[in-house]
Amino acid sequence: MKKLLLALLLGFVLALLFLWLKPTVVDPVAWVAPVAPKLEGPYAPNTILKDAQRLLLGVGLGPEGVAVDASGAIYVGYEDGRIVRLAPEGNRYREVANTGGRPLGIVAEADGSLLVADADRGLLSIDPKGVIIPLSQSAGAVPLGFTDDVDHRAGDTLAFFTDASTKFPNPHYLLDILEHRPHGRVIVQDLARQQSAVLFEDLYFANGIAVGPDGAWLLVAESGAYRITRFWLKGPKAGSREVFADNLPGFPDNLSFNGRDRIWVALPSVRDPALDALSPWPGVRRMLANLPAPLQNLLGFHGTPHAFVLGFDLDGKLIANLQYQADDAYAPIMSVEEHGPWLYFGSLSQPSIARLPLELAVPGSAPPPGGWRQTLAVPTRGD
Ligand SMILES: [Ca+2]
Ligand SMILES: [Ca+2]
Repeated sequence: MKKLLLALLLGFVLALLFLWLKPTVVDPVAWVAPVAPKLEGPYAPNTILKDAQRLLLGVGLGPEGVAVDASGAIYVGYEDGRIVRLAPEGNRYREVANTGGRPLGIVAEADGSLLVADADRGLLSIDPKGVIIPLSQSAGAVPLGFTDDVDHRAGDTLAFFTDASTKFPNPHYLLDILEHRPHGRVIVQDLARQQSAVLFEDLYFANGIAVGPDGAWLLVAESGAYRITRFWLKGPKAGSREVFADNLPGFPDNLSFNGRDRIWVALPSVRDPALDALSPWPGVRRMLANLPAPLQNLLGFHGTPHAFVLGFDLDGKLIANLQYQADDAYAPIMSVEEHGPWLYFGSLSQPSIARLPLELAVPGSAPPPGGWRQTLAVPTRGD
């Protein structure tokens, strides 16, 4: 018995030594994570997202980004590179293109084309016939590392997109989070001249992006810093940045602006107390970075699935707290888009998208058309 214990102890010490000495490109820095807000008060648990209705079920895996065009057709990108269009009635779908990469953020343009932030292939345009036109693969002489989300106001020549990390490509977001150095950038794309330029850098995993009213500012979710940062593009504050929402109760992913008065933020995962506690201990985080991927993933999403979405007004005041934690929750939610009487949701791992009547999230909103519950989750293939 004593020998067994000694052997176990020796094995443990050797494993630690191995994790400590093994070379790695991950170079964590010490910081102090703010004390996470408790899930109470403004963030109190609720079951509003229990009513999320599945759509586009069984067509593909991981529809992270969701875009809705003026007609109500929905576009998603899957982990196998396909982009799929769901007809406005929700009963038919067709494949638009396959990027050969990992499409994440999508914008449905007024002319029927799509703008796609593809983690592996950079910024792409897809014309109405499905032809893929690469728009950007580098900015400021640095290759795009992890193109994550894109936004574009109809009529503008400029589109804006995020390069989440110039150091850690998809799917190694966790390594970027463990390192906690600001490798994220906001890139501006001149669609007329086909030029890319770095607009802002030094961001902690630059994830979702949303352009605000009149293009006066844009918001970026810095997942690694649990915050949303506002970047001014026009007016007296142009070129400056400020905190829009800080010390969030989870990792913010995609952001969207509803075109009038609201910002929606998806939180795929709540804060991890262990990760926060390790913020001043870069050496330990470096050892974690050396763990095999399956063990590392224990640090990521775990526990009972937790659907979590927040809504803010344009001053950063919390106006909606939507949650549902249960085995049948549509979670993790990576993106939220408001369109008409709906909120649409996307996820990195679900086999469907989901939607919720807006009136359940924002009381007093217009209700959806009657009979919506009868829409089939599984659509048929065809135009
Ligand atoms: Ca994202
Ligand atoms: Ca967005």
